[in-house]
Amino acid sequence: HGGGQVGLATRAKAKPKKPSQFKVLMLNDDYTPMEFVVMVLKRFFNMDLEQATQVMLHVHQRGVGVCGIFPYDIAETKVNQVMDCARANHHPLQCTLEKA
Ligand code: NFA
Repeated sequence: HGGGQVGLATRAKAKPKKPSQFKVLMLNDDYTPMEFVVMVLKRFFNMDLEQATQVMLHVHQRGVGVCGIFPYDIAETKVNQVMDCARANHHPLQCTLEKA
């Protein structure tokens, strides 16, 4: 057996899993300014002003909206970035993950 590993065991163990996708959800609240939400969507989700305004208004009117769908590690990073930015600016804006 070459390669330093046992062939069958390696083959069984190395079976790659599809990276599961996660929605990043934004939640409405009564206090975070609309302009701040638009800024966050532009900065962390690379939206233009029109997209960011549409998503912000959707969240404002419906209570929750999808900012994007990403592999787990990226989705978690985006949630942390949004939450850190909101906290630093004393806004109650909330963001969460949900399996897509
Ligand atoms: N509802 C907030 C307001 O009226 C705006 C908002 C939109 C907050 C989306 C959070 C998410 N100022």
